[in-house]
Amino acid sequence: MDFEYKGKTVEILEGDITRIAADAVVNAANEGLRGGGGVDGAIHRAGGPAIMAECRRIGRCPTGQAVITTGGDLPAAYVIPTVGPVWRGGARGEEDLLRSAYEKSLALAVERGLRTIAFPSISTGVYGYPIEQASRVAIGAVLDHLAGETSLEKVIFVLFGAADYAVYEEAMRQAIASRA
Ligand code: AR6
Repeated sequence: MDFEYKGKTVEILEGDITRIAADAVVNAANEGLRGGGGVDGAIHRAGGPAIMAECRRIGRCPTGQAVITTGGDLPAAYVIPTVGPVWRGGARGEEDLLRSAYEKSLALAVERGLRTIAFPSISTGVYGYPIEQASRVAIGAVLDHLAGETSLEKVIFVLFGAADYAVYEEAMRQAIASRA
């Protein structure tokens, strides 16, 4: 479903992020950029070895930061690996780190003048961040970004499964209503 905000579009979509033809797709990576399961595994499988080759050259990405690589064989031109926090109960700076992961990813996209970017639900898989809370952080960071000066015209949240999709759609409705 598409939502309009400040003249830009936020799309909430159920699907596989490796199939999205945005200018950049964000990867939920680990600090060692070593690849892994979940969306990280899917992106490296679909995108081919060029992405991992660049990750090796870059080396590391601290939690809350982001880097940028080729999109390899993906329909997206770039991959933006970012590292969300591991959930440890919520009092260890998780919210600030998750917000930072979104902000740094958006900033890298703007540095390249990109117009469209797609995010998975960072940290809500293996890293255990409760999705209701994570969805509010993710959407808040994106809407705050879109309210400022940006090259981005469209941000897509790609959710894996109907339950996750419903959580993000509801969080998006509430965020738009509370900002109206
Ligand atoms: N497209 C979109 N979303 C997906 C896809 C896909 N193809 N596959 C899974 N998801 P996770 P994290 C969803 O575990 O919690 C990796 O091993 C998934 O359902 O991928 O940030 C890394 O290497 C979930 O909602 O990322 C790190 O070590 C969301 O993506 C660690 O996991 C994120 O789940 C990062 O953990």
